[in-house]
Amino acid sequence: MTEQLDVDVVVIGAGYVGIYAVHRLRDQMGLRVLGFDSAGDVGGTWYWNQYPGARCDIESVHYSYSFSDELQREWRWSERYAAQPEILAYLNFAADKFDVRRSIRFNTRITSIEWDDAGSFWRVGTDDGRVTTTRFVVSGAGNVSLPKTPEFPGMDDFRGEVYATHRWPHEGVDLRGKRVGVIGTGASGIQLIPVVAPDVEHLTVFQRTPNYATPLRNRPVSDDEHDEVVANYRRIRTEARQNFMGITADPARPCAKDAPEAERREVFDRYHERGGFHLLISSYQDVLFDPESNETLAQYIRDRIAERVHDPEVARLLTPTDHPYGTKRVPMETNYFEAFNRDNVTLVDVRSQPIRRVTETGVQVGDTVHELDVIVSAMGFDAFTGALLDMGVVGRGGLTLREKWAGGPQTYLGIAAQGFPNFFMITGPQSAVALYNNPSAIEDHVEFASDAIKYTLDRGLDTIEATAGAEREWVRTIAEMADASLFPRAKSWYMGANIPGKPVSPMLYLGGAPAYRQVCADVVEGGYQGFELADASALVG
Ligand code: N01
Repeated sequence: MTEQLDVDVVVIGAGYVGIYAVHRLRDQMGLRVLGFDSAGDVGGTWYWNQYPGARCDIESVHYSYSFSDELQREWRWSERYAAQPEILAYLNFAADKFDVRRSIRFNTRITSIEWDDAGSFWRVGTDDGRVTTTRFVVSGAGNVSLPKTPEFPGMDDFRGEVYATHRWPHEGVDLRGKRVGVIGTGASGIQLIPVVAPDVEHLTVFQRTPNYATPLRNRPVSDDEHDEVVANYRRIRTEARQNFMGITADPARPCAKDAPEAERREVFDRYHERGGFHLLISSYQDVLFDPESNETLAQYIRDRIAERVHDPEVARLLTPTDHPYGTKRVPMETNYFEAFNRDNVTLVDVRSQPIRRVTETGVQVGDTVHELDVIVSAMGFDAFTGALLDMGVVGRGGLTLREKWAGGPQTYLGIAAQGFPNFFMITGPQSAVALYNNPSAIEDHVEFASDAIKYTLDRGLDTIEATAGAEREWVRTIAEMADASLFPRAKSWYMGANIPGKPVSPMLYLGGAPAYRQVCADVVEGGYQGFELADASALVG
């Protein structure tokens, strides 16, 4: 039956997911695999997001694959947190090493994915007019890949240049001597702003919500550090897998609000100094769950911001007060706050007065037009569900994924959805992804999906599908976890709240990486509990 189909598995995307999925399914499992990506080459998010300042904010040693000892030994990271060009070079290196390109069709966008009930296979349509039939689909379409559409009137009137961080021209953009406006101060804007500020004639930053940005503390990796990592990779990976976020970090203390003030200050200072996510994950366990504990850390960060910004009014505008720390994705920064001390940088508060329109010459806020030569949009993404829904997925009985998720995503483990057999969403909505180091989460998911495929095929069966009951239970677990946390208190992409009209609904598994891994291991141990396996004609249990 499978032999009559074009391939066994279609893999969507050629980023961290696609490269590993093609290698594992094709080379390790001997399946016929075809990948698709609308980009011209591998890299996924790191192919597109080539804006100045783009880099990872998980340590490079963790922001990498662990599945190949050889790859780990052969690659040397030059910085503690690698910049986009180095991450893209790494993904190209991995793609070459495992020779994945020959199984991927680039410059090809998926336009439809339709389940054939009678034959139990997927028909994958692409913008080159072709249709590929496949038994399984493994999607690495990306959680922050479909951009939010700018909603300002007059965008087409603007006579200057318009760029977006998520589609930065690969040949670069010369911003020297230009009046540049940046809309958005999430992780992307916060990385870009301090890097371009010294080059431009004037930078106008349009900020709606200030963020709890904390120092990244990037630095070069010495030869000794590199040798030490390579010699100890196995231990490092094991320790990381046991951490809430999938990185090596100190264990957090239980409760911030009950700690003596002097101890709390010492702990916050230590992890603020260490940089990256360590302040969030190594300080106190309850900061994402207890409002008072959260406030101790939130106030600490506000005080650090105030120390760095000269103008008190600008400092006030840059200080977050409307949401708890960590409930919007915490951006990591390098010289971000100092950028606002420059004479050529202006901060415009678009919370008190929203952007009214874009004119021929700039951006209008209230009655003031901020004159610009260049507009840079850093306005974020229709996260988690956007890219999946954009592909036109139609499951059993003609049910579209869009219809199924009209009230928010419903998944089992964040990987599968009832009514959509043999369709695996790698780090999909409601999985443990956004608070779990992405490459590790991706490896877990790709392994879960490929093992499930193998389990199905080894039994001579055709379909594996989440049951309605398991899905209901998972959605309830996700909602309970969200309700017990502070996450619903922010208008963030974690909750789908950043897109007008999108249902607000929790998108994250908040139990941490080890708990999530255990849940998945138990599912496998129980013979794919919560899934139904069937042959093409009848359910067999
Ligand atoms: O997007 P965002 P991002 N008027 O949604 C503003 C990953 N990432 O691209 O907060 C005015 O965080 C919006 O304002 P508000 C990472 O997971 C990682 O920066 O909605 N402003 C916000 O300031 C990250 O979380 C890295 O009030 C408007 C900004 O645009 C995710 O990608 C680097 C607006 C959007 O911020 C997304 O980050 C970069 C409007 N109408 C990205 N609409 C690493 O470090 C939106 N905004 C690895």
